[in-house]
Amino acid sequence: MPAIVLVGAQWGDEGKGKATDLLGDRVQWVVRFQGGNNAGHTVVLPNGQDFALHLIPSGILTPGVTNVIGNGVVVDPGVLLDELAGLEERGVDTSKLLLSADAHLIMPYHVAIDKVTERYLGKKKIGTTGRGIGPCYQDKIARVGVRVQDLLDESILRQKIEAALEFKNQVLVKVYNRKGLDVNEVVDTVLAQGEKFAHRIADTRLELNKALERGETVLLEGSQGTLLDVDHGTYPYVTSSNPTSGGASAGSGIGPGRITTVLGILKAYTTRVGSGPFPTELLDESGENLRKAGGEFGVTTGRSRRTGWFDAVIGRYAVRVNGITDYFLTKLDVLSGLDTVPVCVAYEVEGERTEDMPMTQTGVHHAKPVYEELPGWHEDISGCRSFAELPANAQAYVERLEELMGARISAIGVGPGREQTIVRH
Ligand code: 2SA
Ligand code: GDP
Ligand code: MG
Repeated sequence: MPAIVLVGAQWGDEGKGKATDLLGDRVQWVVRFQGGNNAGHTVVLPNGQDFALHLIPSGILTPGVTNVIGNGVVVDPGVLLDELAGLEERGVDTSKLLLSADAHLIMPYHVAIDKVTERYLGKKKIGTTGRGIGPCYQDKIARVGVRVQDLLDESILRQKIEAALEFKNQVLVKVYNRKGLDVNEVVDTVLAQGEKFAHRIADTRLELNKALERGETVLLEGSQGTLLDVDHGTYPYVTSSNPTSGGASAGSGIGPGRITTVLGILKAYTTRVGSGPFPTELLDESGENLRKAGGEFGVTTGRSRRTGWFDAVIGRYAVRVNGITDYFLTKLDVLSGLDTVPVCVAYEVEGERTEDMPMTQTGVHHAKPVYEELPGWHEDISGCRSFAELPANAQAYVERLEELMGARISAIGVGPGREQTIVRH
């Protein structure tokens, strides 16, 4: 029975939270498979209440859905408790949230090292969210990480934190001239936090596979986006996990053969938050207008997002890398009011035209967008509920993007609300 993967096609913030929420009543399980509380997923419920989720899957807002923080996620225990408390205060039932015993824990030293490293990088900084994501994944790969299951055995937890701090404190104190952390303080804090969510710790890969065997549907909710993928993104300006569809299997324990649909979430223009190349970036007034019209500010850090025109090279790339079967095009309403809408159809790199993502990072840095000007529309489309209701030029814009990317656009967002969606297929 099916598993559906939902991935961001660009640099994140495409509207994945809304898409997950929309699919909520068709699935029994929603799983986060990578990243941590660097994510900011916004969901606006039909009653107008809006929620910003960082670590907990967006399916938590759909009654009846079981939510899973998978093995591929990095979990800050304090953030988990705060997010749970915030949801509960607002009347959300959080009883159906499971946490993989194999997920790695973000420790206070990860957060400290993330922040201090960025400061020392100066102009060369990645522009991380400062949540300790990269340092935690570093420890996972170096096989010195602390996992959720370690909370169940105090002596193992203490041994691991002691060993980690022996080295991390040297880095913090000797390299970065910061205060070191006290082993007992860290262990006591983490143990006390762990006690509060111990009942949620589970063998989630077993639970998910059993659910699939029973015929239930599982939605794997990606965070960040394709170009922030540590393998397929604009390295080194990426996050430290695999937000692409391949990461969904590894980060949940569901075999790739179970995945029947890969849904790409794609904004009608492009945004990026943090450093790194961005070929269609607009540094003029039109960029500022897009930022204002689209409300483009980080959901986790509040940072201004960089903005630019739609880039079909990226759209095509994301189809290939993820095996996208269908696209959900979001924020089409934000483009209303323009006489013409430029769309990047190819790049020029060192005087040569290419329709594909350049092989090297230098190529991406040097890529100049080749634009096609499409006629715009002035009507407010936020009330449209069918494709036929859209102005002819908006319809033509969507159809041209499909042609350029070689993938169908099955749903279109015309506003942040759940109902502000046009379903075509
Ligand atoms: P990190 O913290 O190590 O993952 O940062 C590495 C890069 O990944 C980017 N990144 C993101 N980009 C877009 N949205 C994200 N979530 C928040 C949001 C971001 C925010 O929904 O708005 O509030 O600033 C996200 N998370 C990580 C990050 O900007 C770095 O470029
Ligand atoms: P995510 O990280 O991919 O879940 O996206 P974010 O929540 O960071 O950013 C997307 C923003 O766009 C949120 O404020 C959403 O409420 C909003 N949004 C989603 N879809 C649409 C849409 O079709 N139109 C408009 N105007 N806003 C949308
Ligand atoms: Mg976001």
